[in-house]
Amino acid sequence: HPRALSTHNHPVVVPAAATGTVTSREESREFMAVFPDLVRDLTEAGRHQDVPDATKWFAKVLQYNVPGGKKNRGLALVFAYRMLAKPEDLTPENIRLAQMLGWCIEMFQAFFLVMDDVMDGSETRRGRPCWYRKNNLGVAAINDGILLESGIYQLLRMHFRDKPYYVDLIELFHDVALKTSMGQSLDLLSCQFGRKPDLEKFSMKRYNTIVKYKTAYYSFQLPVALAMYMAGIRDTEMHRQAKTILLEMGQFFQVQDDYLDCFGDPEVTGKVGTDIEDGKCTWLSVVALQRCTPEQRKIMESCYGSKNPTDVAQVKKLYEDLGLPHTYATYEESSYKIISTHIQQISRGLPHNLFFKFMEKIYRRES
Ligand code: DMA
Ligand code: MG
Ligand code: MG
Ligand code: MG
Repeated sequence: HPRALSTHNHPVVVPAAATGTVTSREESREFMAVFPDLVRDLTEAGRHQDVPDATKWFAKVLQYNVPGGKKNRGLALVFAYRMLAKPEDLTPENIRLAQMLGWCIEMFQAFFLVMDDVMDGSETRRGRPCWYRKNNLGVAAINDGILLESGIYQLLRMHFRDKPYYVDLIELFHDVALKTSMGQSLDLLSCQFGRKPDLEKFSMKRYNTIVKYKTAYYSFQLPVALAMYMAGIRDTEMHRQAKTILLEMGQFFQVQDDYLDCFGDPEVTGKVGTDIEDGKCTWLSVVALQRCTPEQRKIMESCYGSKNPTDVAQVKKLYEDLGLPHTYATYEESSYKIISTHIQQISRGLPHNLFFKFMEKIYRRES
């Protein structure tokens, strides 16, 4: 039976086979069960025994920053691997390897989030203080980001060095790390480091570039491309088709993140928004600038990028006056439909369900 996902007016029909979820509770539990092994691999595997303080600290950094999130990206990899691998390859050993690789993405994410929270001056993450705010770490947290990143390559070597796809994994992590940090550069450059943001630069084109680089590659393309390599899929056209659709989803995902930064419930998102204060080039600010009158633009010019709560409230009120929550709801729905159409157009033997499941996971999300 085709299953209708209820939307505002028009039901969007998802093919019958797209039932179940990307992240069953059982899958999530099994994934979590691998985490202690990873910590052991990185801190007790008989190496670095001459620096016990550093290894103990590394274990703490891992415990606080890696497992506490939704784990969407790591679980997406495991899910994709299950769908893409040949049935005879779906052995317990290979599933475990996919889980380990999923944790490598979660470490990659932890690395970028630790750094991102320092740069964005955020207060909370996943419902707790950001790592740099724990124990008054401050900029010392930067070194912990480097520990997390280095850990990825240690794990890859320990578990994958004999695999024919080892180099593909390493190259992809390196490549996506570069892209993500270039996206972070663009994100930071549009808010001019403490000075008034340059609203002239806030175009939808620039916004789309920022989010493709800072979010879409690592959050969506990376998990699926890694799973494809693990499953022995190297066909460049298949990778290209997957990437096109996954980057679209990533863009959609960051628009949601921007919306939730301002209008989400911190109890649910686990983080208090900072985008207005930081003067970020966000989906809300770009759409607001497209729609505002010259009078309203003055509000943006004087209040956007200010830490003063009254200024922040004025921007938020402007967003509401411009009807942005409604625009967002419309955008979310129409994007969902467009992406669904694009999924149906994938021709190169990739299972459409894989992509439908991801969409199902993020559509109308609140956290
Ligand atoms: C997220 O940007 C991008 C990376 C690479 C972490 P963001 O600052 O909007 O993320 P968040 O809202 O989670 O701080
Ligand atoms: Mg941030
Ligand atoms: Mg940021
Ligand atoms: Mg954000």
